[in-house]
Amino acid sequence: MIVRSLDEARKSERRVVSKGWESTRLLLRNDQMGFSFHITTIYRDAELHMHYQNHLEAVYCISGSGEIRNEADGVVHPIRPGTVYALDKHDKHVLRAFEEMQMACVFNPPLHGKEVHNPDGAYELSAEAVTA
Ligand code: 9YT
Repeated sequence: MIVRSLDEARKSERRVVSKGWESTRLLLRNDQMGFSFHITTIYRDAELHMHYQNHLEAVYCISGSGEIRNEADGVVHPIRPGTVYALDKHDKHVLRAFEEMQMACVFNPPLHGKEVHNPDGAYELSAEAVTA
């Protein structure tokens, strides 16, 4: 069994900070669960262009508000607490935060730990692993 606390993980290298967001990655590839699980903060006024070509991602909004635009059809969906979106087609999208948002995110295949977006808004399949 694996038991971890968000407070402790935030003090470790599990916390990754990038432009417009930070994410604490509670479960990673090394945990051999078949997915990774993260608590992500999207900062107020962030506009993130993402395209996870190598991963499937599901995101649940815990708090805050924003919107997601599906680049395939231009449809904009509001994001509020209780909303989940799943990028089941590796959907290219833009995420905007009107206020700070707390999100719970799952990635398949699982992240190694240190991933940040490449210029295409994707994570590479190989990255430095977090071991602690
Ligand atoms: C919602 C989203 O994809 N934000 C970017 C960070 C990502 N959730 C991560 O690496 O944890």
